[in-house]
Amino acid sequence: MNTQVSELLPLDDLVKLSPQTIHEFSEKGHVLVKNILSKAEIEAYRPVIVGAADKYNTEKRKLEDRDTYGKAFLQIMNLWQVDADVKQYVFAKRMAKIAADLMGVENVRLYHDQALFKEAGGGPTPWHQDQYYWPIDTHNTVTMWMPLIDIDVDMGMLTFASNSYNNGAVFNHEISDESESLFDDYVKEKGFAISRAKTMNAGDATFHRGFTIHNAPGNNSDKIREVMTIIYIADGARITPYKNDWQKNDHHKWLMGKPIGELIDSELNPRLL
Ligand SMILES: O=C(O)CCC(=O)C(=O)O
Repeated sequence: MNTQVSELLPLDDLVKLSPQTIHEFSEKGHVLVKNILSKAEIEAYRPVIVGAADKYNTEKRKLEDRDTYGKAFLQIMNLWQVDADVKQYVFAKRMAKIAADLMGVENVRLYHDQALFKEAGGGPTPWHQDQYYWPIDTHNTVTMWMPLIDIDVDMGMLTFASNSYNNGAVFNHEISDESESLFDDYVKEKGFAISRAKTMNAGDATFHRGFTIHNAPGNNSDKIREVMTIIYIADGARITPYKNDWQKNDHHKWLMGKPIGELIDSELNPRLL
């Protein structure tokens, strides 16, 4: 395990969100928050996260040998468990408090983290809803998506269907070509506005609700789109019976298989504030 943690500055001082930011999130189900990490902080944390993602990445196939989901990104999960420096980033109060303020709650729990690195030439991320995968009894969940380098639309910018979170899980389909096509029709039929930033700087982040419909174009640049994500759940949420096999898998993987109906409070799901 990496033991360099003492050299990294903690990210525990808080930022105050404007009422407009909180309002935008509650209306649209997503919002961009700029400058969460300073340049110096990104310079310190980027090598830590990229190093851990490289070390623990198990995807060795060539892009052309993978399916649509496999082409979309390298996905390396719960790095906080294997790297003490990444843990300091994932457990940071600064990002956790933003998530809590957007959800309007006192405290949040960690669901899991994941590095999502879209390789140069990597394919699009199909339309989907994150919470389709989660056996959780609240809609008050949020994913933070933070680029570790400056990115623009050509590198696979996260893209949202605004106001699309109200109807819970819309389809019984995991992220795939099928979800892309079904959600594409649905988003058009409902007339949701499509929203994506033109550029994001390293250390900016978007936050989206668990049921907000979102996708991302492919990475047409020659650089890896390095993104780190953290999923937060409002404290007090409970585990629900599975609606699909993915939820069964998540129950064991991220909630330590605690009995259905119980509070989400396992060792993998600490309170962060
Ligand atoms: O990074 C991407 O391309 C997709 C990310 C995503 O779907 C998420 O973080 O919920």
